[in-house]
Amino acid sequence: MSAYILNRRQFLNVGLAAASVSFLPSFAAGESLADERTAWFRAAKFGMFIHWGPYSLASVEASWPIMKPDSWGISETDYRALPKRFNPTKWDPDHFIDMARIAGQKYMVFTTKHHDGFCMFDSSYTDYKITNTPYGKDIVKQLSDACARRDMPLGFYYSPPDLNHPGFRDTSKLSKDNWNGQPERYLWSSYLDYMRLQLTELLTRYGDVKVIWFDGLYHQEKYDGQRFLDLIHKLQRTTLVNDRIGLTADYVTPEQFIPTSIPTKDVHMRGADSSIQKELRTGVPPAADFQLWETCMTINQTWAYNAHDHNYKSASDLIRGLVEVTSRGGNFLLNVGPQPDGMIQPEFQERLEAIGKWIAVNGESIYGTTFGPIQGEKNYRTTVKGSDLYIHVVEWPLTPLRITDLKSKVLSVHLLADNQPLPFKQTERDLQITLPQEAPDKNVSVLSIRTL
Ligand code: H79
Repeated sequence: MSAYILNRRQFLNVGLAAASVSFLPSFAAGESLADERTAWFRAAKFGMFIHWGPYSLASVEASWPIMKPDSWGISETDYRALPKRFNPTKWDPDHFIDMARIAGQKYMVFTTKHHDGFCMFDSSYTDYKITNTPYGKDIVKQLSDACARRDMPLGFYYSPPDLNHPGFRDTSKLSKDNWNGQPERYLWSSYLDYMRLQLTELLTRYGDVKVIWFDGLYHQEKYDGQRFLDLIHKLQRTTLVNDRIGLTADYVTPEQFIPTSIPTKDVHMRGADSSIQKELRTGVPPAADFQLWETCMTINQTWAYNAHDHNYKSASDLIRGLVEVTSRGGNFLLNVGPQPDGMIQPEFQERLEAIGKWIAVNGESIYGTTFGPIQGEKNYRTTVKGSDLYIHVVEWPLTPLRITDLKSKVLSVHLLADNQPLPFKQTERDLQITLPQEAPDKNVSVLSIRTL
């Protein structure tokens, strides 16, 4: 569990980076990254991750109780028996779409199959699936229909590790002994075929799939990822793919932490341990070096529903997280683990509502923006959209806010909180903005700066 303590500290990194202002790209820097396939994703910024399966019945983490059994108090046999009781009678995909809309989340990623191998869709190639539970209906189908009806972009989390498939591992052993898979056995190719068939189901039966979110854990080369990337693109040309099947593909996925500076293409953040290989560069990289990325994070400390985990991040932490991520050009994929009855627990709902309230006022500084031209400042973060620069003030200063090295001519400054223009003075050296004494927003107050 110590990984989480470290990650939480990294998460709260507001203001720790050394002040550094490197060269200023033109405000249109983001535009040169333009790529039709990723445009919606880059604009969306904020998504809802959903980790759901029969594991939610036991208030344990998804899949890990059978991989690392010591700390969860459930045996593999009992874990395996959970589907027999899975019957989420209150499940309503519209409730999730409503909550995502309230929070300001612009896309969803849903666990179609986690490492345990249980399928939340009606796959023709296994019996270990949602249609063989008391609930009996295809939850992925219900969700994808609702998302299509309501224009909510939907992506599928699909775990390459599959502890239930006899081609993946010798299933006569306990999962804890071979959960990394056994690619050395002749049966391995039957597992890759199973993946091919299931990905084909997911990409042909459920409408538009905006993302395939692989979660390949360790030794990802064993999946022969290029084969699946080709398959996905053959079936749906525009589907984005993350970086956890041994290839960077479209974007990298720091898990449970926010990189402290802007990710570039020479730095890898793939893999289950979310390690950053190589130091991140500080400052602002040339647009062509920018690496598209998405931080995924839990609201408490478990991906799955866990009634015992009360270690919730505050709404303010989460808003600041969204600001941190956006200021470095990334997306924030915030997780909910639905209850076994299919509802989102009230503690999560409250936080999603609070984020949504902040976004209702400040959303224009988030959506459609890219990393700002000033990085590493203590008091504020920046994002940019066309000729508009946004200053997210995380520590409200007592003196006028001083911004140095801003090369564009400032036309106006106003607070998004009240749309009132603020007095400012621009010289060759700096821009000084006179702020009200009190921060208008206790979370993060945002200034919009219109430039020539
Ligand atoms: O699906 C979620 C996790 O199950 C999966 N990726 C996200 C999106 C994941 N794969 N690897 N890891 C997370 C990192 C491994 C963390 C661990 Fe642990 C530390 C495994 C065992 C100790 C977290 C804490 C899981 C169990 C306890």
